[in-house]
Amino acid sequence: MPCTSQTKLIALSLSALLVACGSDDTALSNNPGSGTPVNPQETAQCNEQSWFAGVTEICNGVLVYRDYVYDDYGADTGLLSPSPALLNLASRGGQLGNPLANTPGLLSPTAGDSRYPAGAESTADLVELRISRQGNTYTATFEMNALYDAGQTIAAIALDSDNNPATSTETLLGLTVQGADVVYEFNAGNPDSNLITGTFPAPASKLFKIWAVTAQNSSEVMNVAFRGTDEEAGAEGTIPAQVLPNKGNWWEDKQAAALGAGDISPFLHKSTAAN
Ligand SMILES: [Ca+2]
Ligand SMILES: [Ca+2]
Ligand SMILES: [Ca+2]
Repeated sequence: MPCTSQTKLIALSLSALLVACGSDDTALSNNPGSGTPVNPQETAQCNEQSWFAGVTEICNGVLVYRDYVYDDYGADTGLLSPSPALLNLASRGGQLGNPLANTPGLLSPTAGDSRYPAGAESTADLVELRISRQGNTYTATFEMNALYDAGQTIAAIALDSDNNPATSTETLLGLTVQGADVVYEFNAGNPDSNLITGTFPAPASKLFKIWAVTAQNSSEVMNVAFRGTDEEAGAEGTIPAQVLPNKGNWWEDKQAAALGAGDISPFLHKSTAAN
């Protein structure tokens, strides 16, 4: 049965969309059309107002990673939570109803157990990370949920710059990143735009791995990038899941476990640089 006109139109539109989004272009590069540097905020193909959290894509040569939002609760500390220094189970009563609680609400527990000082809430909640290339320099632009003061958040990147797990000398703000051999930290934030921007030299290897985290200015990591689309929120309103200390409702169970173990090696992006 031949296609109808409407079906053809939809098919053509989808093809055009795939071309426009550069779905076949998987390399970090200068503007593929002109060879000129790309402003990471001008990659119109990737300026969606909604997205599927955890997705990484390449748009016009720019790596665009979109994170989960309000998932910035740091490490799971197990049954014993130092803040407050009580059984974690007792701390899950909800801030409004229980003065000892450190969870957002009775029915909205978090897996991670870290919180911000007053006035810094959500300032290490990564929303989006863009990495663009200008010649042999890369620019990393972290968009934060909130930023009130220029220096209150640390955004950091680790690279396995030779794509070799055996050459590894670096930790990322104290966290294990297997194979990473160079780390860059940025804290020059712009409270007007909520952006933290920094640059780093292109790795020697065309193929390299990237990790990225955002932390309070105490260096405590609250949010980890490149967690993919299969993050978990295991507190599902049933017992015992709703009261287990390592499960929450905020899509950060895996992040909290990794930060609790001090090893975020699995949360990486394998990147290819164009010539
Ligand atoms: Ca916990
Ligand atoms: Ca986030
Ligand atoms: Ca290495």
